[in-house]
Formats: sequence, structure tokens, C-alpha cells
Amino acid sequence: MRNSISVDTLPRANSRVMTSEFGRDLLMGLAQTPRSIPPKYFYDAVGSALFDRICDLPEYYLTRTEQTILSTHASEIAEWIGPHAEIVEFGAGSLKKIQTLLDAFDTDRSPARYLPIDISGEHIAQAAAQLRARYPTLLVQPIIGDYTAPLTLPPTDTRIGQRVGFFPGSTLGNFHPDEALAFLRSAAGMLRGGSLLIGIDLIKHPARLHAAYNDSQGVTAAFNLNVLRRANNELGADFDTDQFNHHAIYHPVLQRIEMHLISRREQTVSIGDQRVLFSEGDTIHTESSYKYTIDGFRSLAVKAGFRAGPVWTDRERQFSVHWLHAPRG
Ligand code: AVI
Repeated sequence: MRNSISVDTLPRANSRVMTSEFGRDLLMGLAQTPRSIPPKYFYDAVGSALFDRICDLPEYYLTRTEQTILSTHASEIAEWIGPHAEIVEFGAGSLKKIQTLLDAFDTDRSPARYLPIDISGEHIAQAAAQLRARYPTLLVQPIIGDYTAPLTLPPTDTRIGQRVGFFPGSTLGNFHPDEALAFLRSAAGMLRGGSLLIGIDLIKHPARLHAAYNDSQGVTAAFNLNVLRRANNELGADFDTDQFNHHAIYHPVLQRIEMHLISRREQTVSIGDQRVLFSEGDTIHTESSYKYTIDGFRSLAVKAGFRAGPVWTDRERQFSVHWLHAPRG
């Protein structure tokens, strides 16, 4: 085996590493061939701030285009959502995207309850307070947790209308196809009788994709490298972030952008009492971002149990927003 650590050696790692989920996942990922780190570890406070900057980059068309689609079709989407709905947002972050939908309702039909789910409790409480101030009739009940794991939602009541899942940003693209199918299946169960509104990035010219993940200001590179800095801060690892290069490339057969960190030279990194040897050119696969065709995504949703509804897209068909009906039960 080419890698210098293996899963068998994991119990010897020190407790700071092994008591942390990040530490265990990091050692596990680095023991595999090819090496990998799960992308959810990008999002500490620094990584989340870098991701917010990515969303505003000129090359990163995803956020802007989705926002345009949502605002252009907001009243039609509000019709599909219907009166006094309950909106469950998966990975809600700063609670900004929901506001485009909330603003599309007449007061007498506006959503009754909003359940933003996010792993990071840091910003959500403050963002929830601001949202309550802006929409006083909306019941905002944040749920701190991993939305990919089974979650118990607060009980609904008869005054609440349809339950609508909201999963913007093409975050589903960061799931491998089997995980995407599993997530959609569990969402179909959670939303039983309701609907899912989901943003999905579309296949396009590789040059456009390449630019979006290799921006000229180097923000995506900093975002990618930040996972190593996080390992240094939280686990006492000693990655030299100057000795890894950001690499992002579109793989047309797998229909995904792959992000990697490539070792610039032979080097040994310590993580707890483990040593990880990198040869020059060794890569750590840090993220996949799958791109779909509209039909390809609708087929996946149907396979997961949804009935496909309307799809909204922009003029250049860069990005898509799908309405999916969850089965009744
Ligand atoms: C969160 N997710 C949809 C982003 C994407 O485009 O896959 C994460 C990202 N990675 C690099 N740039 C942005």
C-alpha cells in the first residue's frame, strides 16, 4: 500500500485527534487510496467566510444565477408553495436565500413556520433573530444538526399548510450519486405529501466550469487549503499550506468538478502521533461538485420517489431550480 498510514493504525493516534469526528475522518480519508477529506470540513468560521466570498466572485455564476431565477419566478414559486406553509431549509447558512421567497407572498398567505437546518450554530441564532425582526409573523425555529442524518422535526399543526423542503445552491452536487439518491429518498420521506424546491447546477462548457472553480483572485484556492489550516488549528497537525497546490478540474465522463490539494514536494505531515508521507504530486481529493442535465436530475428525483414538477432556468441554461412533489405515503 502506497499510503504510509492505514486504518489498522488508527487506535494509536492521540486522543485529541481520535476524540474529534474531524480527526477520525481525516485520518481515515488520508489512509485511503486515493486520499480524500470529506468536503463538510471546509466549513469552519474561516471556510464559511471564504465560501461567502466565493458566492460573490464574478466567475462563480451559481449563486447569482440561482438568485436571478428565484427572483424572476418568485410569485409563481409562491403559488406552488401555497398559503401558511412550513419551509424546511437544508444547510441554511446565513438565512439569506429564503428572503427572496418570503418577500414573494401577500401577508395573508405568507409562510407560517421556517425551520432552517444547519450544522453550525454559530451564526444561525443571530441570523434567526434578524429574520424574526423582519418577518414578525413567521415562526423561525432553527435546528442545529447534520441535515444528511435522520432528523426529527417539531410536530406540525392543522393551521400550517404544505411542508416544503428548500435546498438551494446546488449543494446536492457535492454528494456522490449514491449519496444524492439516499438524501433525496430520505427528503421524500420527511416531506411526505409536501414538496422540495432544489437548485441544481447544469452541465456546460468545461471552460466556464473551470473558471468558476479556479477564480482569478485565488479565493477558491484559499477555501480549499483552509481545510489543512483547520486541521492544524483543531487537531495540532502540521500541514505546511504553502507546500500544497489547489487544483480543480472538470471530469467530463463523471460529470463533476474535482477539487484536489497536490503536494508540491515530498513531505511528512504529523497528525497526532501519526505521520503521513506525501510524495511530490500526491493528491488529496477534497470535493466533487456534480453537474446534471435537467432530465438527468429529474430522473434521479423520480428514482428517489418524487414526482417531477416545473423547472425554472436562466436564459443561458446555466442553472436550474426544480419543484418536486413528495409522495403522500
Ligand atoms: C457548496 N457547493 C455547492 C459549492 C460547489 O460549487 O460545489 C462549494 C464550492 N467549492 C468550490 N467552490 C464552491
